[in-house]
Amino acid sequence: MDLAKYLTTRTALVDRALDRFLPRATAKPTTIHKAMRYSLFAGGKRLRPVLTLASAEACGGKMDTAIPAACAVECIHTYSLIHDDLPCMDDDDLRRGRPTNHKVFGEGIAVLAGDALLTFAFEILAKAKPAPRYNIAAQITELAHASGSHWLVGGQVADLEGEGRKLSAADLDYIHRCKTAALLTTSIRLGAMSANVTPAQLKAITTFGQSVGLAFQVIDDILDVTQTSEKLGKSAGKDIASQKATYPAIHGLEKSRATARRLTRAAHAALKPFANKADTLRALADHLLAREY
Ligand code: GRG
Repeated sequence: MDLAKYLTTRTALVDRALDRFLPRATAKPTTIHKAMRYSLFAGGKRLRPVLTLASAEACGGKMDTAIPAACAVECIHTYSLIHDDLPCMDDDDLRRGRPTNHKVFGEGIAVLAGDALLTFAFEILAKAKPAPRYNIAAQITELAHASGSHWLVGGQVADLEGEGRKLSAADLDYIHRCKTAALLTTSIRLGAMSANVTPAQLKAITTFGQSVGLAFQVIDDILDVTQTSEKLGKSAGKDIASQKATYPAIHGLEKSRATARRLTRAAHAALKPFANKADTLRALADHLLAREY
């Protein structure tokens, strides 16, 4: 399959839908809508929404039915990046190759732009078509749980509390699973739920998501050490500078690369029940493993 073409068409689909869903930049109060759009349309890779769409396709679903969930996960992801970049969190100046939201709009508006994207995600998902096995309440609960104190927010708490402390490999795994793998897994699960998958298929695709999600963060840790800020569009080398616990710091580069390959193999194995319908998901898992930014 032509993955580059797939990524281009699906990203364009997501971009158009996000543009339709989001309030216009001219809607009052304009500052907040400009700030939301600034980060949402800053050139993110759209991996989570593309995974939602590919998962829906693997499960025999339709693009139109999966697109609200795809847009909702991208709004949550973008909110988390805006808040993570704030001075009270990671204090970063560069994101998606541009000055961070608070650098352009100020801290107050950046907090509110994140808040507004977080709440907007649920407004978008509430407009999705219910599936016979998964009504809208079930889909909203799925997204709320992954974004809340058990997972995304919980991972950020563990990360903040881990600053300046020596973390074990198990602590780091916990942070990565919460901060990164959970939202990626939910992106994939929501695509499958929109396609009305059976519980057994949902279990299999969840295993795929957990493996690919952790592999994604291991690669992210590796790229922070091996790539430049220009290539990544965010500040590279920050993890070492802040003596942050990362996969390469704890396990070394080669062992980290081997772990990412092992997790990707596990992701492939989980897709067995979907046969060739999951070829795009397989190609995406390989693409995430080989990515350079
Ligand atoms: C503030 C609640 C809250 C959570 C923040 C997302 C996050 C948790 C922190 C950001 C920093 C970080 C290491 C996140 C892990 C996930 C990750 C690698 C995000 C970057 O995802 P990409 O590469 O980004 O898909 P783009 O910009 O391409 O969408």
